Amino acid sequence: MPSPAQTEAVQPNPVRYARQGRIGVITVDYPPVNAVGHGVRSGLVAALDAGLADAEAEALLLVCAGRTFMAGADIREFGKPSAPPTLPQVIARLDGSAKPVIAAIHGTALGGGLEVALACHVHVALRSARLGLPEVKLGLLPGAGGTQRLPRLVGAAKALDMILSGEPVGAEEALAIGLVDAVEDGNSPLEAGLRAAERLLAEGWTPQPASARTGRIAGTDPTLFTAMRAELTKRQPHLFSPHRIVDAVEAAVTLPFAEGTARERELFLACMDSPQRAGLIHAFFAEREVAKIPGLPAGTPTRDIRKAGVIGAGTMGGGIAMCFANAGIPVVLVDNAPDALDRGMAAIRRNYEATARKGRLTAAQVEDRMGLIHPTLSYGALADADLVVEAAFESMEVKRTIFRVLDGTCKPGAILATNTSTLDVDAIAAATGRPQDVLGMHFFSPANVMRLLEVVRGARTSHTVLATVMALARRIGKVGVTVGVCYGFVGNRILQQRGREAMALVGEGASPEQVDRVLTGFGFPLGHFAMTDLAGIDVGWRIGEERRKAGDPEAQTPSWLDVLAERGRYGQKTSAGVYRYEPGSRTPIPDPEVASVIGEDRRSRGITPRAVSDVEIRERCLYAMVNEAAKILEEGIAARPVDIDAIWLHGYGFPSWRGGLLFWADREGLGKIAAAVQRYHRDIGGPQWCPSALLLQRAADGQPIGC
Ligand code: T1G
Repeated sequence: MPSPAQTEAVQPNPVRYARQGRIGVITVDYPPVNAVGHGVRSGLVAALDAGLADAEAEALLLVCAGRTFMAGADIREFGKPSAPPTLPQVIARLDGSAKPVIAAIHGTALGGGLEVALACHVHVALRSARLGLPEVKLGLLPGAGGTQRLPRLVGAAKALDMILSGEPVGAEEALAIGLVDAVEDGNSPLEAGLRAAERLLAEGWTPQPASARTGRIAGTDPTLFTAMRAELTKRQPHLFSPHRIVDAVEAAVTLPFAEGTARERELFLACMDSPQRAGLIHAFFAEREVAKIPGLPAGTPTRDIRKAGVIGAGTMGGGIAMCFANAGIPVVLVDNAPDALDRGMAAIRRNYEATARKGRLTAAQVEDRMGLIHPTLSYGALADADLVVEAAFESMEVKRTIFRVLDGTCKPGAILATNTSTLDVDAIAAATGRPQDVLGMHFFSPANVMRLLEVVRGARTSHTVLATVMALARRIGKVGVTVGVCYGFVGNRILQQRGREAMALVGEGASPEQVDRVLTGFGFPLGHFAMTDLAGIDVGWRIGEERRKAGDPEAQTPSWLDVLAERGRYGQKTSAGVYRYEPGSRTPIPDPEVASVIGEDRRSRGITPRAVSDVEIRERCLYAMVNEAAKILEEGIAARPVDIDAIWLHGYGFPSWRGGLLFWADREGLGKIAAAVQRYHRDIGGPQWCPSALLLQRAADGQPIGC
């Protein structure tokens, strides 16, 4: 990624000034999102000075070129010295302008971009615009007056809600809450802004900066802040910046503007120094970096995907079909059993209606999306599909049979993808005469919710097919990550190591709830066993049974988890698994029956349970993951560390404020990890503890393994 200095060296001045009639127009033009970097900050000051010096300019209008108003400070500058003028200095100049300044907003005015607008005296938004302060998602808080001006416009409660959620509001809502003064139709911020400026001048309007307004914060109930602190402590115990946000908004209510602004600056710098800011910003860029595939030529042509198909109307198939319908892509859902098809369609409708009940879809949108999904028993309906995803039973024989049929049914150039989570994509591709059009699209359950999509590149998958599916991933709202072919690809292969250690630790004396408590204490939303209950114990049990029946030498002997499955304890779906669940609740409750099953399992293996420390649990679960990730990099199954980080962030809930598995490993200390891996290899043995050569080398060289 070019540094700001590099990009500025080649960029013309990103801010220009020109007068239209009696309105001085300041235009920011810094693609792709008008990020407020040093060049934009300097340009804004110069343009403002030009407007103030222009005797014929009675008012000033600030607009942006391109697709959006300023979308925030330039994140690429964070962690580097900030060259003056700083954004707060620019903001103060706008706020104190002798001439009224109107901001005309389009696209997404976010973060420092919205703060620039709030420092202007009038805020006009196009009807399609969205406005927000998402800094909390980067481990920060609005550091250029947002925590002080927003409460003065919309009140402290709404300001807290917006800043703590980081979610933008639409123009209509912004008007209703007092964030903007007018909403304009059309798609030209310049025309909307000029209309508003002329209207204000004609009305003899005098500017009142947001900084001078007190009506919306007078009389704020101080218990608002104590209540919010208590909620944050309960809901987001790990995060640093939310509590600082409450402090900053409280300062807006209790201190004069200048002192409140100084307090905001202190709190912003404290967040900027937090390791959570580094982690969250790494996670932000990781999600975007993985879309750029090393070795895939820029401009690789892609195929149009106008119609999709899904084989299998089960949980995964139905969720995948919803992904296409949600993106407006017609999709044929094929199953070979009428009742399975009926169940699948009913489940899809239930999902959409549940979303509608939460107000996130209208009834009409539910019907529109249902109308895009066409259930059928006939493969013939796939003849003109541009892409088909197979989501059938996890059996190589079943999948190869399906791909042979698809190969004979689908048009030339149709892309054939398998949703397998473990099987060899190349072996499946070999069942067709078009291996160059075959690859894996590994969705994560529930497929219509989880953002991760592992795009499994076969040995013969063409560049065009890979580029097409990676572009499709973004179109259906997924974070597509390209991976190579191996058992479990990347995500599940690493998960298998954590699972192996979690099971071993319980076998040696830890309880499932102790293991889970260590993992949720690290920041995972769910512990390993709570996640197993969510996914369903029966899933692994059936795969294991299949392998045992087939006489697979790799098949594990039945574990205490298998014993639970044999008793019908599948997890949340049966209100009992590793934990038990009260009706309608997802809260895991330890169950003495499980403890006795584990005790019996230990006795049958001749194990005398021992006390296991939390430190050992943390090391064995997390370091086994790092060691496996290093091996995955060595083998080229993942091209870069950032791919592995993105997979675990978006597929398994790795805490984003830690940046990602390998980003975190570098901060945990590779030397410490490597020493522990070697120690566990000596004391425990097993392939999972065989140290990765890459890990040992990077640790020995004092080099990072992440990026
Ligand atoms: N700084 C630098 N680059 C940015 C950027 C930013 N703020 N936002 C986006 N980009 C890059 C992105 O990396 C990608 O680059 C390209 O623009 C297109 O982005 C003081 C401190 C605006 C909704 O958090 O939410 O202001 O990959 O692929 O899907 O209080 O980008 O092409 O090389 O995401 O259309 C607060 C973050 C900053 C907004 C557009 N602002 N950006 O989404 O495109 S902190 C944010 C977004 C702050 C102040 C504080 C989205 C978007 P490349 P994209 P998109």
